[in-house]
Amino acid sequence: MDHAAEAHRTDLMTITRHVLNEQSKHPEARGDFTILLNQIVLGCKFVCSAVSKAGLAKLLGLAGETNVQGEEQKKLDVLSNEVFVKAFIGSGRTCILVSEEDEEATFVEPSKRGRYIVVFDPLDGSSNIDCGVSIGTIFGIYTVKDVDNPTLDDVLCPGSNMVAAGYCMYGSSCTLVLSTGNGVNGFTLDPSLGEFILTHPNIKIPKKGKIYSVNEGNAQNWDEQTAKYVGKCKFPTDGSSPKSLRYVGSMVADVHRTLLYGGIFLYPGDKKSPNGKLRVLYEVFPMSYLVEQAGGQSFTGKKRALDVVPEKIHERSPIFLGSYDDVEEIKQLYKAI
Ligand code: FBP
Repeated sequence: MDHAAEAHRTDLMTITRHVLNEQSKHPEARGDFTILLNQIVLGCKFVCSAVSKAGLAKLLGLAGETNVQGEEQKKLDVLSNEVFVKAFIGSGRTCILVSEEDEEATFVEPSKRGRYIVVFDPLDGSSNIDCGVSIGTIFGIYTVKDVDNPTLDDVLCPGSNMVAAGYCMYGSSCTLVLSTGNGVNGFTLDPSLGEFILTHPNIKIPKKGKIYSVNEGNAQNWDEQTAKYVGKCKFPTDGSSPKSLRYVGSMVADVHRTLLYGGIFLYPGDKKSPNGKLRVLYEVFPMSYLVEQAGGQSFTGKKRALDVVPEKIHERSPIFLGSYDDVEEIKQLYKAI
């Protein structure tokens, strides 16, 4: 690293400056999205700090509550949810919030309401929190039809209606990946500045990858297509090399690697969980939006993931996402049935 050049690095493309540049392409824009995004960034910085000092600050372990998914909430789950809910309402730019940690959607009171809807998983990868493995925050953003009369119909709609999506990964570095419908960009938190700086401009997922990512512990319950596809990854019959298995068990970390290196991440449905595990609104949709914006595909086993119309806010769906050619292979297997 050329520290001298680094120290004189003065043209800082922060995430706010990047979004302001994007905004300038939309003369009708009033800056509401930038204000909302700044609150998302604030929440991510807070959670990043809390996660990095969790062991010291006694923030590891259980909060003693159970969430709507029937999962025991971690202290950091509860803390992250609180920070984001307050940040979103505090922005004055939101009207409906859907969080993995809250059973019901939050309807913001009229005096503090704005036109954006945020669906989010405040801390994804809970099973990895206490062992310090990468975890993250996932979010998707919609606009409401009538800000004076927001309804659940405004959020129980196709993922393709989203106007933006992203995640923030709390790992060896803190990386925020964002799309506002015009490609995907990655920003790394510079702790010395407290700013997210553009480090991964215009992310394009490789057309085909060498990695598959799935919890093989569920293999006995897989359907024929998933079993056949994973079998082909391990024992290819076309003379190509076997794919490598990589599985962190945090969707943010597994999808981040897939976006950068290519390959496929799958959480299929199976005999035990026909709809898989991952939630449509705040896991499947935002990640599918990013993967498509980066040139990949996202499929449920039946259709394009972003075409799903959820009936409930915590609905689950099988998901196969990643490099275009890899997902195309599994689509052909499901088409053949
Ligand atoms: P939460 O931790 O937010 O509930 O997310 C679910 C999740 O942890 C994903 O991040 C991950 O991809 C998946 O579950 C791992 O599930 P499993 O342990 O069954 O492989």
